[in-house]
Amino acid sequence: MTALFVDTGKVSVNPPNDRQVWRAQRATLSLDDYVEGVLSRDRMRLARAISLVESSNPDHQRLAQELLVRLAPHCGAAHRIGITGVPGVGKSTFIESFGNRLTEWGHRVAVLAVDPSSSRSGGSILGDKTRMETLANNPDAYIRPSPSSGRLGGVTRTTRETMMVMDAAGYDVILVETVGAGQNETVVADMTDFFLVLMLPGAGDELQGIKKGVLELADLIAVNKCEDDNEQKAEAARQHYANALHIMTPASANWRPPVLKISGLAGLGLDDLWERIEEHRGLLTESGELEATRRRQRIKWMWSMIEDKLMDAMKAHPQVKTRLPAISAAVEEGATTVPVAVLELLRAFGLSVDLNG
Ligand SMILES: Nc1nc2c(ncn2[C@@H]2O[C@H](COP(=O)(O)OP(=O)(O)O)[C@@H](O)[C@H]2O)c(=O)[nH]1
Ligand SMILES: [Mg+2]
Repeated sequence: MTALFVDTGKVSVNPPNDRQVWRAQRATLSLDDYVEGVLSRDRMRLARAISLVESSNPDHQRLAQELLVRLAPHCGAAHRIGITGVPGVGKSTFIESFGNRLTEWGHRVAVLAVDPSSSRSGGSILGDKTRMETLANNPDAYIRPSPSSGRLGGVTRTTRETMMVMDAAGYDVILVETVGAGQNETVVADMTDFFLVLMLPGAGDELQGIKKGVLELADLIAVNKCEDDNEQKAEAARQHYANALHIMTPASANWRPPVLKISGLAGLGLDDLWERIEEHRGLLTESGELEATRRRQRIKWMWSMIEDKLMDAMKAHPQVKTRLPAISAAVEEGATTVPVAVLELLRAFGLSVDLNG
């Protein structure tokens, strides 16, 4: 039953009955309805606001952009934490127990998952819903599963906008789960304030398929599944990663990423972990680095959106569509060079460019 409500974003302590859900889903909401719904943390309208933001329908998009303009003044208080690690490291289990702990400490927690390849991992998302059942029923938490499909750019566009909605709704901690699959981590690190990498105990399996580049992104490495009977392996892993980090140049002059031992399942080390996250936030706020990073992230967001929009516009352009088959064929056969083909397509798109620029 809970899973059903998580699925559509309508998590509720007292789930509305089907008829109420149906009626609320059908009712047309005005911009003011959305704004009020989000600001008052009304779950039904909050869920619909996020659906609006995720929608690719042009009318929805227009309304969504107006909504974000209205919400923007209410944003900025949330601390956004990215969480990565190989499948099975225990991300979802950790988020469930950490999220519940944070609400006990008076925080409001929003959770979302970024998985650009969710068709591949449809099964694990189903697993996550049951894994986060108590958090899903926590009135101070809000779980939003990732949009079901889309290319990397599309999914991340909505992720940032979804975080804005959650931020405006007063969720002061936003946890973003991403599958450690190489490229996702950089994308998520670019939209969060703190990047947490979960690792398995047992240093023998080296970096567990986690690339060195990912360790460089880490603000903290937590060796997970460190229950008592795991102590030796856990400590070996902790030392291994501490050494690995030691020989790296830290990304920030104000912060040396610590390595902690935790257990999401047993709830061990979570208070220490949160202390470090708060310490990080304090130091980076004081030094101005947090704000500088957020400024840089907004500019990156702008350029990545420009790329998306330009690509969409170019692919949809009538002249480009007309010329594309012949030019593609010529490129495949080697009858024309790629630079010449690109030039022709850009000109068909209406740009006055030459081969040098
Ligand atoms: N022993 C132990 N097992 C855990 C812990 N956290 C998760 N697990 C188990 O590891 C498996 C994968 O967990 P899950 O949270 O789905 O990992 P995810 O794929 O990273 O989201 C499940 O069987 C969990 O019960 C932990 O702290 N200790
Ligand atoms: Mg998971």
